[in-house]
Amino acid sequence: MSSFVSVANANGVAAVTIDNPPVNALSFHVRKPLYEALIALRDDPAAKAIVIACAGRTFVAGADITEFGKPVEQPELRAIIALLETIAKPTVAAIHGTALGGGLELALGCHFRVADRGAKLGLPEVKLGLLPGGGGTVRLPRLVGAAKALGMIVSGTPISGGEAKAAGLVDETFDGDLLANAVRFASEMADRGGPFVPVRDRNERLAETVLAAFDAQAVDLAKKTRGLEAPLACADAVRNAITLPFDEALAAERQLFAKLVSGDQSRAQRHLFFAEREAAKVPGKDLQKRRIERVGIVGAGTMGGGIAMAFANGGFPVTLLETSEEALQRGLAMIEKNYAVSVSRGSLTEAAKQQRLGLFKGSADYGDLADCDLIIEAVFEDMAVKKEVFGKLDAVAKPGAILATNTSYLDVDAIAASISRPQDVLGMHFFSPANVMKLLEIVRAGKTAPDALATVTDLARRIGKVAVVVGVCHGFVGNRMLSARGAENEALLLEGATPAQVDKAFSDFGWPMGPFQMGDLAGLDIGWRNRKARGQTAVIADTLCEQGRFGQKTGRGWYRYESGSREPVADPEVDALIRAKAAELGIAPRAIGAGEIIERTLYPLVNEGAKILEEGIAARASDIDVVWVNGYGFPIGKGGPMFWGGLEGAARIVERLEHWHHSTGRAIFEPAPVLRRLAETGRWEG
Ligand code: T1G
Repeated sequence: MSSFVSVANANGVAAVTIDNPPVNALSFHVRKPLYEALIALRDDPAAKAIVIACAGRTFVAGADITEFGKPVEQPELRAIIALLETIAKPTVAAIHGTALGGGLELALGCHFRVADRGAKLGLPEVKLGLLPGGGGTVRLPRLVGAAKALGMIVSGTPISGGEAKAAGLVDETFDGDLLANAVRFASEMADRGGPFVPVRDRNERLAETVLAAFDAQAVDLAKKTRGLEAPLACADAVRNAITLPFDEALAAERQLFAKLVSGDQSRAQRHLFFAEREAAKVPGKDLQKRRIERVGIVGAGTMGGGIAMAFANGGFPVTLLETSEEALQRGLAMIEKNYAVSVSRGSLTEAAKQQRLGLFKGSADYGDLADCDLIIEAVFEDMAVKKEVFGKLDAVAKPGAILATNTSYLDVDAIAASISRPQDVLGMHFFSPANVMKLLEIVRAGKTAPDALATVTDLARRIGKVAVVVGVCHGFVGNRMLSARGAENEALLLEGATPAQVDKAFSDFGWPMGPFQMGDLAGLDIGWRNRKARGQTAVIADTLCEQGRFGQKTGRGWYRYESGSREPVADPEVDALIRAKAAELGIAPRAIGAGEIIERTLYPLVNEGAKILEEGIAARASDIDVVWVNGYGFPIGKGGPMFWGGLEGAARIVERLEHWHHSTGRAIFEPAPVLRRLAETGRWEG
């Protein structure tokens, strides 16, 4: 018997336990002994029933994702499930923790499923650019109905053990000793006698399906997939379960899976799955973490309030500091309003809202921050103001408290150098709205203590953030690259493209929206203020702002917005302004295609990422991908700028950058040496 699969006999019930830390993935070294054990137990008259359980913190969390892209070693999961369905004696899956993907499919091969009430059961393959490839698209609808199955599989969102029981996916839920309860349940099923019908032969729930309603649901779900193949394949596979005999639907699932698993989109999404986990592996990650119990936030504006909510949502008591009682009350009122909106949308209960509001303590006195273990300033983006705040924090904060700045651009080293404890200083760059956006750039300053960095990185997970450690430079990783991506925007307009054409090239690429729509959403006055502070100009955007065209909030920006609508409408006045500015500059308009737009925006994006990598501002190319997918909406099906750059090919990117550098003379197109090296050698490093 293998160390990954063991069998114990409990009063005639065979308990098979899988033990493959950390998540009991169905690796080959699990599948082989599991298959052999099931064959032996199928033929063993002493075993009147079989329970499949897992050791450790969770039931099987899926196939082993690291095996994808390699030759499949038999027995594959489908063979194990097919074997299970030939066993006449009752088979029971005992689910704790998470039963995900192939784990749930293994459980669907059993006659029965029992679970901890708080377990999670789901088929998240779509998040990897896949579909359930172990029969999940054909078996799940047979237990929960086609509509529920479609929603679960296309969203990839798991449900709880309690919900699974109500839906018919789980036969019994337990609190307490799951294995003992599962063995007893199996024994009772055996004593009650068969026949025990495998899921594949249970069609009653399928018969309820109204195909037209199912198709309407699938069409509605398809609207949100924005160029991703897997969600559409998931819907096709579930539809096959309704319209085709079981074995034909199963074969069709296998074909759809084979196509997806070898495609770029799934490779991109699997890359991101591991990239997010790699990003959390910061130097010193195993050091003793500092104890964080109470968090202080300085500034109760949009960012400070959002950050405070992020911590309260994670269960942390928060002290919110403002300069005056009036400003504080304004901030607390905004937080209360945000929670009220969540309650009205049904995404938060009233009780949870009250519980979270109970975690806030407001103050206008810095002394009230003395008991905080982490203090984050989210005040005006001005170095003098930030240094003043840090000076006050230095005077009141307890020894060992971590002092963080939420600055988007400013030099964290300079802030750290302004106080007596630079080892406790780092950046925590949240993205607005901070209680919603997942990305958190953790800025490692030159003197930041490793344990402080490890503490905040670990804390990020606890508040549901995806953390990436970045170095100090203007704009760190995300905003620095955003500047590179947008450097050519006005030149494209002056040379003949319209805002709508540029935005369409972006949305066709898979972005949620293009740069001009995004500017109107965020407010053009923000960029205008930043440019003025840095002595920069933008001929068209500055004129729009001088005309009070700040975007959606003023009803006009790059586009026009009919009263109350957020739908952008092309504005002839803007087109005329662009043409007039071009004429002043002696630029004759020409047709500009989507390919050129992508080359002059996304290739500089990749190039700047290469420079960031070369300067050590990011530790890995995949960290840059994590930043852009979680903070800027880079399409997940393209894996992030650096993964996509690899798909485009470094040689092609260098060649096109050189073309644009030659024709425009602008430095943004100067290929980074590391990108040239990648083009020549295929490797990032020297
Ligand atoms: N395969 C390989 N490694 C995995 C893995 C998996 N399925 N899931 C997690 N890991 C690694 C992960 O990389 C990390 O490694 C460690 O385990 C802890 O993970 C045929 C085709 C289960 C909710 O998509 O959602 O089945 O960084 O940090 O936060 O139809 O892991 O420590 O070296 O995420 O407690 C479907 C993916 C697969 C579930 C636990 N299943 N995993 O979260 O820990 S495809 C999934 C998760 C499939 C079938 C199809 C989470 C978790 P390292 P972690 P966690």
